[in-house]
This record gives sequence, C-alpha cells and structure tokens, in this order.
Amino acid sequence: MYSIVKFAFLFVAVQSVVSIPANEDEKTLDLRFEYGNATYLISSMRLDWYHARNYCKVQGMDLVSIESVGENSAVMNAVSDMLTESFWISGSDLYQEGAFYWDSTGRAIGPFQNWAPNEPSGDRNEHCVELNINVNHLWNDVNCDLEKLFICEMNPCV
Ligand SMILES: [Ca+2]
Ligand SMILES: [Ca+2]
Repeated sequence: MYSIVKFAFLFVAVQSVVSIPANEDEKTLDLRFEYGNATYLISSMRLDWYHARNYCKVQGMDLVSIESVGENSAVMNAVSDMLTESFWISGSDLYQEGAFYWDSTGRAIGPFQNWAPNEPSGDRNEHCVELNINVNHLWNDVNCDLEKLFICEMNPCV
C-alpha cells in the first residue's frame, strides 16, 4: 500500500515538472515547422532586424537563410497563411555595401536567389533583407530598424 502511494506521488510530481515547459511554449505563440533536418520558427512579435537576430540566437537558432528551391518552398508554405505580413530573413549587406550575404552562415547569397523585381535596390539605408508581402514574399532590402515578424532556423550540428 505504501509503495502505491509513493508511486502515485512520484507520478504527480513528474507530471507537474513536465507541464511547466509546455506552458512556457504556449505563451509565445511562435510557430515551428521543419524542413529536411532543420527546424524553423516564425515569430509572433515584431522586432528590428538586430533584435530579431538576437531573439533567434537566444532560441539556439539564427535568422533563416533560404538556400534552395526546396527550402524556399517550405518557408513560403509556412507563411502562406500570414498574408498581411513581411518577415525578416538573414540576408544583409551590412558588412560591405551591395555585397549581400547570409549573416547566419557568413556565405554570399546564391546561387539560389529570390529577389523581387528591381531589388536589391541598394539604397544607402537598406541593408537587411525581408520577405516582402507586397510582392508575394519575394526578397527586398530595407531599413534594418523597421519592426517586422521574422523567421529563425536551426540546423543540426555537423
Ligand atoms: Ca537555410
Ligand atoms: Ca529595397
């Protein structure tokens, strides 16, 4: 009898420990999806590009780099229900004007690219890349200080 009570107590204790992180997850409303071995997160809050990058890093992730047709399709699919939003991605030319690279990997953007017509427009104050809602989420360089939703990516360590 004693051991049954002890077991019941242990069961309740374990359950309550497990339920805490689950509740914490629900609070943020961030959406997660997967493609290949990578995990992605669509934020539920708007931040400037720098703070968006920091938010991803706190999650053990980084802003998304879209490097293939397949990865692009997965991301487009995930944001297709969010028709009124633009999203920050990892692209930037902060290091050297006009030389766009993925901040998350340090590699130059390409060969896969998905720029909107006449983008990147290369304006002196447009150094961060968004998925622009006005052109079917094609890429556009804009001012990094604008507050937008954003997409994080995490790849397994290799
Ligand atoms: Ca990627
Ligand atoms: Ca632009």
